[in-house]
Amino acid sequence: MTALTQSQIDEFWETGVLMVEDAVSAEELAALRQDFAGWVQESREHTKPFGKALDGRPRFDVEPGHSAERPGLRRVNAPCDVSEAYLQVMSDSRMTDMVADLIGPNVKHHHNKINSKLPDAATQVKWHQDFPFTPHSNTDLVTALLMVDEVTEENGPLEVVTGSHKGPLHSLWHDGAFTGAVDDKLAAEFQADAITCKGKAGSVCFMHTCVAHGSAPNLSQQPRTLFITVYSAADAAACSPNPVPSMHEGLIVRGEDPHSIRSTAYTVAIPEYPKSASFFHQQAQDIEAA
Ligand SMILES: O=C(O)CCC(=O)C(=O)O
Repeated sequence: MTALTQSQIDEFWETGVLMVEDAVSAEELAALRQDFAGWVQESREHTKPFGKALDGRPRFDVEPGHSAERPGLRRVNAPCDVSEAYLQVMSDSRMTDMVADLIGPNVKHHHNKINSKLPDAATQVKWHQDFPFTPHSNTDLVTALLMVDEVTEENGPLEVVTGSHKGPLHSLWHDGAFTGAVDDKLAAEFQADAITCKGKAGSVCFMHTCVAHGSAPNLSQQPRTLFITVYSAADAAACSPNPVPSMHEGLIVRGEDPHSIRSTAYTVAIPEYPKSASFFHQQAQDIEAA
């Protein structure tokens, strides 16, 4: 059974991006929203990143200026490790079926996280491609960005450059530092060509791992919560440590384990393993403050 039409699959490979509505059921969406609301509530009791993920770094990251009155929870690392609702959607939902249509039949989970922009939060994502963060033996990787809230032009939508997955891999290292972002000149070029990915809650944006993307701060009073999962073809082997480790890393979510590795030729700089709760610190170069 296929979840996507051939023209949707073709659009993904041609542009590197595909938006689909109703990628999860109403019940699944409600459960995701409920668990996230609970984490925002919990964050009010903390003044800095808190909780513990698999590798000992904080599971929950907060924006500078976060407070009980104005919570700035911006990242949950590996929510699937602590929430049945997130595990279900990642491993066995309509969204999972769609991923199998794009890079399957054999699909492996790599990592999952929530990026949130609460009202008035300054959280932004600088321009980058995902692959130089998570190089694998081949580039059949998809980032699924599921909209837990409605995403509008004002609340900091994902911005992408369609077709950029067919171009070069761009370094995230500058002057000897891993910044997790492309240089300013290239960022300006991407910005000029960008389109925004908006949709109602429950929509998903599938993005090829080599697509250039970023996003601006939330200028509205509506939250923007994205549940982000990176999947690979099951025969893609990770070439660097997982920056968001999860107890479900390597889980085969569709098809079977082929017990083989497929390689394609490319060169990319090895990413730096994050020292703090999330890549927001790498991009801001404020590791010491984390
Ligand atoms: O949260 C966003 O707007 C983009 C997420 C992203 O670029 C990433 O996590 O790689």
